[in-house]
Amino acid sequence: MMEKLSNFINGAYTPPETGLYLDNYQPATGEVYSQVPDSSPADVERAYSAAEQAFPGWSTLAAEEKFKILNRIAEGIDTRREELAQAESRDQGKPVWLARTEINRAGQNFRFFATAALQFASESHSMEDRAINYTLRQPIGVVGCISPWNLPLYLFTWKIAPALAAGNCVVAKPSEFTPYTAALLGQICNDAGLPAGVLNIVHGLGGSAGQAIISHPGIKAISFTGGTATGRHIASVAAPMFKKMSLELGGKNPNIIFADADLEKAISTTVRSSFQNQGEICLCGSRVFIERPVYEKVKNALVEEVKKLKTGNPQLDESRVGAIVSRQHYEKVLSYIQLAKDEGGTILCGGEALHPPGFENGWFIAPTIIEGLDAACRTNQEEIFGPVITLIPFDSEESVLTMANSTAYGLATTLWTGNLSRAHRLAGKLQTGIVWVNCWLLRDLRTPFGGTKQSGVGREGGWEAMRFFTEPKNVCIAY
Ligand code: TXE
Repeated sequence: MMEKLSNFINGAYTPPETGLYLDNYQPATGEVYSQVPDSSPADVERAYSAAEQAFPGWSTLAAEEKFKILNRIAEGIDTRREELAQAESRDQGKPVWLARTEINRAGQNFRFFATAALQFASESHSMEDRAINYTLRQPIGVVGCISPWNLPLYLFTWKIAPALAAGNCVVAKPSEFTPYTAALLGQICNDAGLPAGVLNIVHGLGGSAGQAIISHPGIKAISFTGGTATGRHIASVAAPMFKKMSLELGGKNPNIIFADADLEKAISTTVRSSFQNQGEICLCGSRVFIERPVYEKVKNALVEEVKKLKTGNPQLDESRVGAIVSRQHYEKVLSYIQLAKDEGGTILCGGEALHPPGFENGWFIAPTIIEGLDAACRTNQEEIFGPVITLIPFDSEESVLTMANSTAYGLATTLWTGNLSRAHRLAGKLQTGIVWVNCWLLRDLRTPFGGTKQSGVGREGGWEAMRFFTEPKNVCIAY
């Protein structure tokens, strides 16, 4: 019998009201291995009622009690790390070694925001001898968290943990492509003593379960990570209802390598920042700009290193690249490789689907490097979100800045240079929410995280997330 996942509502695993399920695929084999609830608005309504009822208790629970419970959830994730990592890899296609690091981060998310529950504070504004203003930061109520399929439990917990730490109750929906670890989280929350109804997890499609969350009049804030088109749709539904929104969307991130950089480090990190998680990370660098004098050298080294990357069985430590999350995404990435060829690009390595022995029907694509394309062409403007990068030479700081800023996106830049002044100068002018200088994906959870332009609105992380998930109220007291 095929395993059927359940929604997690009011502290209990609950089948969808309609009894309908969706097939859940294992990307490495291309086969269905479990089923996930195809929830309807009725399931979201049940989740909402449970959250609404739990809110008075949770929002007034002492900070220290919230801290203890959230910290126990972190410990529960740590304790079940191997089981969660195996589940994540099977469900998403990523190598198990990578899934282990992401499950660690899911635990850290809860631990980090558990302490935020203890430490969060607000301002006061004194008006000399006339009055004092102080700001109350109150929980919003019931909030919606919707997450994507690329870093499933990592991004799910990145939203849920601050929402709970700030005193809200949550209706959350993981991606229908990667529901499995979210389904295990319910049990971990019960074991940690999270009161019933504080966190409710509803599975299903964006257009039905997701739509019911974003359009629910009682759900006052939406935290979403996913594609830009979906983000635009969510804004069109939630903005007229005056919901608070945090949208973390796509990217087309520049990775800029100057001739004066530590090239060895730039090259080895670029291999990671291009192909980690099959390139399915919103922070992956997809346009690699290389200063002309070192273009051939960097290009040759990159091609040599990338050809060595093993793509295949996600169980093996030696597999650096796993399977693409879904058939539809696999076809989308392959169609972009075809587009790059049609636009006149030269494939330096990869450029094709792979069928590793034992996984012939899985959705694997060889890590692909392309050159010879103009910065303005579609391949260099649209998000591919797969194991595909382009190399583009540049001649000056001004020209690379113009090209880097030339897309509709603005999430993250990686900058490689040994020149401190240049690093500061460019960091100020790059139109992205994040600039990494001589590093990539070095994350301090206190820093503001998010993008500009079509990469989204709002910031997550640290106090930014705590502010998002609270409503400020000014109280003015005259003396
Ligand atoms: O994600 P969707 P898709 C990019 C990437 C990818 C593209 C599309 O380029 O190719 O987005 O991916 C839920 N109301 N990123 O279509 O649809 C959905 O169920 C409410 C970048 O697979 O955005 C899922 O839980 N919810 C990205 C979540 O939105 C809705 C990560 C994300 O899915 C909904 C993933 C609706 N009407 C893809 N429609 C990143 N920024 O990291 C869908 N959803």
